[in-house]
Amino acid sequence: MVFRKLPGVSASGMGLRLSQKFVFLLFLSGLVTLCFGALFFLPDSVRLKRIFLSKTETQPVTVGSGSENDAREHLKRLKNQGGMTPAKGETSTKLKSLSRKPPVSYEATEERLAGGKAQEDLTLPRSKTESASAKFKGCLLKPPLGRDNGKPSDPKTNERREKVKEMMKFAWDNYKRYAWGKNELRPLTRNGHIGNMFGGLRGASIIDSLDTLYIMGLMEEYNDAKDWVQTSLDLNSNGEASLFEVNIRYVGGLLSAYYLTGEELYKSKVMELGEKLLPAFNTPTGIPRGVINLGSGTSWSWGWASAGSSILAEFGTLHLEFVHLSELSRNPIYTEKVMNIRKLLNKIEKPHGLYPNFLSPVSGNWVQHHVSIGGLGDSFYEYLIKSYLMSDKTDGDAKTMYYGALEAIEANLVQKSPGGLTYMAEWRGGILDHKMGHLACFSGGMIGIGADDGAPEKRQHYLDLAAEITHTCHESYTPTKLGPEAFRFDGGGEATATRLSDRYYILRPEVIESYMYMWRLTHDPKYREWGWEAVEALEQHCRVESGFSGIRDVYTMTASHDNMQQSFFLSETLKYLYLLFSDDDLLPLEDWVFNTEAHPLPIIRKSCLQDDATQDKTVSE
Ligand code: DMJ
Repeated sequence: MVFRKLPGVSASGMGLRLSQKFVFLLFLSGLVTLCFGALFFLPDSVRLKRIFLSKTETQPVTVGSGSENDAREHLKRLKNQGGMTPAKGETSTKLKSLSRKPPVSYEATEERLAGGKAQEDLTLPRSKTESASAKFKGCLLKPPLGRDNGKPSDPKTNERREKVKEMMKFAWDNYKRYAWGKNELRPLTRNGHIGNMFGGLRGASIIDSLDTLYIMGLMEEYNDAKDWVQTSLDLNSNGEASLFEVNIRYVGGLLSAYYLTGEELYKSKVMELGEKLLPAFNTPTGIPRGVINLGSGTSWSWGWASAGSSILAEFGTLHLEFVHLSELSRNPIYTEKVMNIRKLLNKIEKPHGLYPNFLSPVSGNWVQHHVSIGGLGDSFYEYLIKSYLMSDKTDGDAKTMYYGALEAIEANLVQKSPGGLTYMAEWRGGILDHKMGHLACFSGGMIGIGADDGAPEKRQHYLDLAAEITHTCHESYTPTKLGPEAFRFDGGGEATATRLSDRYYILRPEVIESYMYMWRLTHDPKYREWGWEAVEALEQHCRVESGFSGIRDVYTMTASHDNMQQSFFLSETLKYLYLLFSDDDLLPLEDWVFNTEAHPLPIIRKSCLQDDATQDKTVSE
């Protein structure tokens, strides 16, 4: 080292001062190291600690929660049941212990939260954006994308997963090329479709695809989608929107994009949109009407809904998203709105314990006694059990209402066909219509995810019922290996569409959705095989030169296409297929519930959020 001589200072004197300085610097750096080290011993609530040590990097993943204990109890129960004869032959099934295995205790480093080493391959480093939603990440038991983005170790399954990813890219690329910014792609005429469900909002396929692109690691495409949201998603539209559709696709899509990526952009957009939906609740009962003008806030009922009624599956499918809107905004209004719906439904008298599909938003009474687990009723039941699960199993009313409804459904609607197929009939004032819609096929998955929290003596029964319904829905997928919009069990038919008008398939997800849940719950390989059958059928009958299209008749091998690539195909059908061929640690069910459009929302762990709120308070002091 060379020292330059300072004027008026002798060489030896300068050397002495320098060595004194050196000792002083050494002492100082030791002191700083000691102070920083001491931060680790301070309690979590101390402000300095939070400034210097980021929570995501150091907080151990929560263990020992309710779900873990439940899982242990469940495993014990399964062990005790060893050798028990399945109640119902072929479709009887047992929960696979892997489905709810206790979470592993490890440090959730940011790299792990972002899905582990596979993220290195991606254009956008996911860890960068994820730290922003650290609040919820800290509440998760496991990293959202798993250790290796859910990549299965079995090469055949991985090949299948890659195929689904290719389908997503194909669907997306064509939407981008021919319909960018419109709501959906018309793949035959190669143009965009706007429709009248979203009140002038655009880009439904973009919002519905954000999370699918992200979990598949299609980052270039994801970035295009994000840029569009930033520059072109205009929420100041003035048209007539379906409250339900805007909620499940736009609110759900933006919420899950926010929770997965931590991009504040999604949060501010969803808050702005959430506010625009509130006027729909301004009715004498607080039950919202089905249609709302997003600009003026005026709302009204669908013209086709009898006597100005609101639809059960519409006003009953807001709970998950609205609770999250309150969580994010810290404004209880959204939760209050949906709790009011819940209370009314809980209190009102129900024929045979069933929930009819039409209710007057003025009087709060049922308008017609039509009950269905398919269209008009479906996702109301789904949101009861999912509200319970999303509340970290604290929402007791949701639980009681769900199992009560299921009991009534079993007593009044569940039927066995002469050929031994279990199905859910529809109910019209006490008379059964032996018909099941494709939409009702989601119920296999729903009953499956709720099995574990039912009465102990009912749990295996619920799992068997879930498997039987899923089996019936698979039976309806023939001969093209795609299923009709509705199938019947009368006139000698067994899971067959007897009317020409019921034979179409519009790329719906419900049957595949049930395969995915049943796979996660049982690991019975047949569900992956059935999923693969559907992939091959989609390729053969629905893939056209410029995208995927629905077909008009599932019983004809030469397809007649309907020229629509529905946004739920990208959001749900392809996502559920991808999850079916992924390891269970990609969006693990211990941490996430999927809204009815397959947008994942995190389970709200109250204890964890309370910690967070305390910390926020300390910061602002
Ligand atoms: C989706 O938009 C949702 O799953 C909804 O709950 C029912 N219909 C479609 C898909 O079929």
